[in-house]
Amino acid sequence: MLSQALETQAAQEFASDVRRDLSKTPQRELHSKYLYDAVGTALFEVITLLPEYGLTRADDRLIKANAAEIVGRLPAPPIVAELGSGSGRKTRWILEALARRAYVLYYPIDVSASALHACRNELGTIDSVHIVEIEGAYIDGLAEVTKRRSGEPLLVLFLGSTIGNFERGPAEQFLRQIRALLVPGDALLLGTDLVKPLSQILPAYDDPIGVTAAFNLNLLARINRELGGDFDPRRFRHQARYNQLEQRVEIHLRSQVSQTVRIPAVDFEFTMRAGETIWTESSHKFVLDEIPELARKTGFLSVGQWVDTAWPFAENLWLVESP
Ligand code: AVJ
Repeated sequence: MLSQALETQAAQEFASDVRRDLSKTPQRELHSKYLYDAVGTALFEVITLLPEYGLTRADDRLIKANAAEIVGRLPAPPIVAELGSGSGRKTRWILEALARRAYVLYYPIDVSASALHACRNELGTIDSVHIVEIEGAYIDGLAEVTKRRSGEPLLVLFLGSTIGNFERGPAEQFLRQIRALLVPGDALLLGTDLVKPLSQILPAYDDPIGVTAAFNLNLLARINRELGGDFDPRRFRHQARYNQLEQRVEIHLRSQVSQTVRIPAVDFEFTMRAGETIWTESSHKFVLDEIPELARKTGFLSVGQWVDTAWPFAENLWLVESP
């Protein structure tokens, strides 16, 4: 459980990040991790059900179809840690495949207590799987897991192309931080969304019934709820752009009019021009061949890639080699 002090610290961090990022020039920003409060998490779950958003179904299909082969490539039965437990749905296939061989200890790591609850509801009844929730940030949580283990290898799951939220440099840095906590015999299963035609990618991030728009606009409503802001979400429009050079989707909130916004909790007031945007998220896409290269650069060896062709997506199994 999060202590009162930590909750206050999280609230303060949210407040100061919002103030800093909304002040950036020429492009105002808000960090994508703040999209996932209780409302945002629920809206993201709806996004995963949309016919236009094939990413989660591709991830699930790939793991379901290949779980036995994936765990068969591991040197020995591991304990499992998952970064961002999400709903836990696709993790089931991995845990069931492992539990056929041995008793499994599973550590879901998430900053959100509600995500951890959902995860226990989804996975708590699998025979021979013991769940130990870790409430915290990814790297802190993973450090906690590695501190607790005694000799058995560790399989780290980072699914759903969450890695796509990082800029390329920070993504490498993050993967190196994971690698630094691992030892030879450990493994990482990384889900990556692949480059695909614009006709497939744009509707996934700008769906016709506006769920993604609501997911994005909720961040303004969250600032109103938690920091007493006076954003009028009706005077903003959701926008999804594809940046060819950076190989990523960029999600923005576009001010429809010239307007002044006040956020009293951080003693902050600013004016947006009509047409000016706040950049709220990036979703990087990968080409298949750059992923083994990314493994090498960050201290891993790519030992397998499984690809969905209906919705181009890849599961990548990386090992930490013995020296
Ligand atoms: C959860 C980061 C994988 O980038 O596709 C979906 C988030 N944002 N629709 C993605 C998201 C808008 C999603 N990830």
